[in-house]
Amino acid sequence: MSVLETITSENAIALEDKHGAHNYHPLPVVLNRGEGVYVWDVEGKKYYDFLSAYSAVNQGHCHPKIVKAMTDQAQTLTLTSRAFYNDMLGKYEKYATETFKFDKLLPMNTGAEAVETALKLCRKWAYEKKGIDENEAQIIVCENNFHGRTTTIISFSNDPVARKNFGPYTAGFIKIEYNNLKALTEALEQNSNIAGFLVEPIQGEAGVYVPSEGYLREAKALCEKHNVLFIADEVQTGIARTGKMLAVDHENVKPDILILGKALSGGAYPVSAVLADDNIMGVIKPGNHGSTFGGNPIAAAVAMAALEVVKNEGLAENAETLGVLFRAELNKFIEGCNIVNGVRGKGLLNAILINDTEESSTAWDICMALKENGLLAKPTHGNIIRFAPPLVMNKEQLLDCVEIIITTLKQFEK
Ligand code: IF1
Repeated sequence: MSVLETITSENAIALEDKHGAHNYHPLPVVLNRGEGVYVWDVEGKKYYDFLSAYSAVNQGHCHPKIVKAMTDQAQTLTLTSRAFYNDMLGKYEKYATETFKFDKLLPMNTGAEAVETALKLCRKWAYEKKGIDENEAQIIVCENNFHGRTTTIISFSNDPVARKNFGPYTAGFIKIEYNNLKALTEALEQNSNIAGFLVEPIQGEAGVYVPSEGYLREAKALCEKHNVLFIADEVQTGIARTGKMLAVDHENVKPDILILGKALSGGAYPVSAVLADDNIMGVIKPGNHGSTFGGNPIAAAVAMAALEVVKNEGLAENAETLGVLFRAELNKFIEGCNIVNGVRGKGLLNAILINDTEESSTAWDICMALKENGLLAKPTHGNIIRFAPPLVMNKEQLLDCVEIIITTLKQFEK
């Protein structure tokens, strides 16, 4: 079959169903084009994208500057491996470390790989700098975390669907309640082998759960007091999504280790990174860690362009302004309705809580109706719908989307 041949939605879905592993349950829409805040299905229907590939496409679909950087580089040099130098990586590392104010960057490809990298870095630092006995290091994580799909990462997940029958699990993790400083204090005081605290500034998969004001700042201070590394997983919350370049910027927290992915490339290419200062990153020596594709010239060119777009187009400021407007408009509707219990979020990472059980199909049915009405979103946890449009949206488009959402929700009033 030629890639240029047209295909119906039905056929595309049937092909995936027959030949692909069934590790997802997608909304039945088949997309073949994207531009800015819009995507089109193979029948030509246009939608607002309210998922942004789980916040990877913050800069909008097929951003011309990012596509140009990618195609120019693709015609010049794609991959050298790190056995040799390439002329793009250093430029990108300089640009990114200056942007995020860290000494060093370690380039990887996916979010999960970057989380794995951060965990390895944290452990090695603990043995070589903090003086924890070999194999004794513990890393504190939070309940209902989502950090990716590797064997080690699912070892400290508490989602049975993500972890059951994938054991034996990796040891060395202590789980505490999210947004609970007392639990963190106790965990830090009870065990002298703590190397790090891994945390999402807002829990995405948990349903866009925003911690109390001051939580991240206090948690960082507690980590400092106990000589424990504060590791921020900003794979989903980073790159302007929550109204600041990083979600930790809302509390002026500088993590010891910063993990980035997704929108670091604007969704054009898999690019992730771990950033830290020399006293930490210095423990990584040749041969300790790496990746065939990590730091390749296309990734470097794409990531630099993606970060430039965020800065040049003021996407953090736009996310902040539109987020406030979005929640205010939805709240006006929610006050007088019985189908939604609330809206929460920061910047343009938001979710509505559907007034029904986690087991009900209501949120799914609402997403199906939103699709019919020209807006794509996906439920999480059965009764929560995440709303995360590209950050290049304008006010008029956002108000148009609010109208689609409210009109659709009204169809489900009890
Ligand atoms: C899927 C959620 C979003 C992440 C954080 C690391 C990773 C992710 C904070 C791993 C990935 C994804 C992956 C996606 C679903 C998704 C997700 F619903 F699961 F929570 F975004 F909301 N840290 N998040 O959110 O990054 O290896 O995937 O590049 O389909 O599993 P990755």
